[in-house]
Amino acid sequence: MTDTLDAPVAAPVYTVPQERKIVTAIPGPKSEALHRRRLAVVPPGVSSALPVYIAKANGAILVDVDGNQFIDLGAGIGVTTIGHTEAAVVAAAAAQLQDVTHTLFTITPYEEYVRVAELLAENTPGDFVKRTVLVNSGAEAVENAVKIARKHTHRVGVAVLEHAYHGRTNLTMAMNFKAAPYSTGFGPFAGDVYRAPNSYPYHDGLTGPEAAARTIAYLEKTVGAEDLACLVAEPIQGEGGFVVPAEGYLPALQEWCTENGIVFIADEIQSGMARTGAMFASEHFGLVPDVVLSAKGIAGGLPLAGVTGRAEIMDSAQPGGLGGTFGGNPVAAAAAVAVFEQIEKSNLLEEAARIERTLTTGLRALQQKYDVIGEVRGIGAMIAIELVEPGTGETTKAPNAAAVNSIVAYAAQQGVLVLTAGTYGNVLRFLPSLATSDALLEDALSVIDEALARFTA
Ligand code: PLZ
Repeated sequence: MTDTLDAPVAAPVYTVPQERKIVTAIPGPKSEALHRRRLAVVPPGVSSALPVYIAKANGAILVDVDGNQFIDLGAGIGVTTIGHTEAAVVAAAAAQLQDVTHTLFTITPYEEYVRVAELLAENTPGDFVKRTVLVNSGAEAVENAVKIARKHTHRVGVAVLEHAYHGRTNLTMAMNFKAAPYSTGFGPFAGDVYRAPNSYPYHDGLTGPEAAARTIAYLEKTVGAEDLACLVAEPIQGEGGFVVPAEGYLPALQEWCTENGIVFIADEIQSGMARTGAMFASEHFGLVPDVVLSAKGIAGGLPLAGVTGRAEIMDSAQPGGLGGTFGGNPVAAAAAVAVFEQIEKSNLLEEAARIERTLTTGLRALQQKYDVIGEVRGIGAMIAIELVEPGTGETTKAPNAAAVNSIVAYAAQQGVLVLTAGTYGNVLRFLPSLATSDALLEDALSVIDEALARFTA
């Protein structure tokens, strides 16, 4: 096959038929047997939303050990953005496994780490010199960004927003909005973390500048700008329920940060890497953060995360001050290089825009039918519905977690995996891989329709 610029994008070849198929009860007998083994050796602190044990995954489909096939609208919480077991990513990782699997970059380095840093410099917002440190997980990226911001500013305060989620390590637990289940009983927590009101248009009705003025006034009153090292914000909040801030909110915060020497850290761990139809969601808001965090979708399912920022900030850390045994592992880094290539080759930004059109059209039609759907929101393949008590949509907007739980449970029985979100558990979020066809999305929407009909009957 010749690979010219004019050549049409080749249709992906799937090793699993892209369709849902339920052949046993959910969970099936083999999953149940595995679950019994698991309960004997894995603590309940590690729970599973849907205990069907997965034997194979490809494209947008998960196949469990009993042969059931699920349409995966969660992509492992936004990780397999490129599709499960995407051929080019698998090939790049497999080739790398043969060559070198580990040296430790801080002992003897290798090219793949450098290539990922180059790609992040090119693909993150902002036309300035950038540097990247690679680590293993999203939480570790947040931790490193805060370390660097503190070193750079010689200040300690960390500002975060209501409804934020940043991870499960000690510092990031303190940065999360929600205590249960993430931090209940796990203290003492890190200090110097200040949580300010966010922009949540469905609930606060504020314009971006109004919401920004509220956030800034709050921080100036409760901490003072001169004591803040950084402001960490998700451009679109993930676990918080795909909260899209009002127009102008994020740039106003960035301006205030710049004026006051505060490092603006965009946590794009869930919203980044093509998911929203832009490489990073910041682009939708005209936001140019000082530091951008990526993880999840960056390596097609392998563990990798990056902290990419202005050189003058990133260079503040002393030699030897940053690192970690597995950070920027060669296999994960090789996979990430392939992910960047495939996003371009397969026009995945356009696929995200297609998914937004299909999902929002379908969900808005459902909103007309069911008054428990208070709002349809999101960008690209990051779309959510917020469920409210019937009749409260225009008034109290009271959260309706029961509706969400009922939909999720029914959908799972029908072979559709869909995830919850939101501080009150009343948001249903759709974050499919960008390989999910319209046919699969329409099929999944018909299941959500049935689920809503049953719940509201
Ligand atoms: N920042 C914005 O979404 C991870 C949590 C899964 P890690 N979100 C999924 C769970 O229940 O543990 C996340 C995120 C944002 C940071 C993180 C943390 O990333 O790779 O899970 O550490």
